[in-house]
Amino acid sequence: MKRGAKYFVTSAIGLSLLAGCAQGAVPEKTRQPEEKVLAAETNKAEAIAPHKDLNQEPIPLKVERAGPNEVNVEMTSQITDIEIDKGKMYKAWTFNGEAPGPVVVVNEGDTINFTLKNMDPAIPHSMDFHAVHAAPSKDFANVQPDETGTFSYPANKPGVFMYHCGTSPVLSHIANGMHGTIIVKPKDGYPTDKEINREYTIIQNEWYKYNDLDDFTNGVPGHVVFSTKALKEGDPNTNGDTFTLKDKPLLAKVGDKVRLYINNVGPNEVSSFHVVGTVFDDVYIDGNPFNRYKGLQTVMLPASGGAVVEFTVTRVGSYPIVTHQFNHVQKGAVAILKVTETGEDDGKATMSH
Ligand SMILES: [Cu+2]
Repeated sequence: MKRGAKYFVTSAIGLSLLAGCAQGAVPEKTRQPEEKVLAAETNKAEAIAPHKDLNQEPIPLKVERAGPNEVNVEMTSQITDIEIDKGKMYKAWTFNGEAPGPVVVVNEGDTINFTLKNMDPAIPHSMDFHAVHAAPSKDFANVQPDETGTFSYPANKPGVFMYHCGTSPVLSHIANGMHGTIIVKPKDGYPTDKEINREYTIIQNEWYKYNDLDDFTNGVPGHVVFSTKALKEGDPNTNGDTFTLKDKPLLAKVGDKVRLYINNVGPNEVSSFHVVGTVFDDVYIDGNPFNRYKGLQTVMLPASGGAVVEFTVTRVGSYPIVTHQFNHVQKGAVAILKVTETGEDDGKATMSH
């Protein structure tokens, strides 16, 4: 029975291909340019009506220590325009008006009292922190439009974790921009803490056709991008786009040991994380000090996966940070770490892949 069904499918595909040729489907190269423009335009999805004229200003993340092992975190869900490629705006579904959202940093053993203020007038949103132990149906529950929800849960494993909206269809909420990174600092630190001169976060995400669940599900990303999020006041803080971390590189001083907290928030693709011109001295998979590796060239990050990677920059120059899946580099996934004698930008041109 199964074999019969399989044979039928194969035959049907063969027939449709033949039919396409016989009935004169227009080959790509003979089409007029006007037809291509039309075809592209008909694929353009639009923002849902209540979002159309909405562009909510980014709101700073609120983190407030409530006790030695307790932290209050307040975030918003909101609709904010993000420039994902030069001149290309995306009406993103966001946390706090950023995509990815702001980095959240707590300590191992903290209880997080989390408040989500849903400023979206039309759609419920929610928060799924990969860093916590919780009952998803209750603790990651939807917060309705213009309402606020509060939840409490412990973060008792150290590491670099993804967070995302978990409202159905989850793929639409993540692919439209509702993702980010939470770092749970290990209570005894990392064994290499004292060696580190600089640290940054790097997050990888994908962008697809605007709010198009079919493209999110069956398509390939139009852009694969990196962003960095401020760990402290004054650090660079960017959205996931194709250009900012090329135009304004991250900086280091020759001889520095650099730590990157890295996270791949997907939604769909794997990251093969690599820094050109160096080999990682130390890697902590998922950011847990127990998962220590030495001498890796590339770190595989599954969708949602994180790591801490550390490396020493021995020469002045520009070091491209990439995913070694180079079709994704072609779609934007490069950031530049610029290494100078002083650690400040010397204004010299950088190279890119
Ligand atoms: Cu959402």
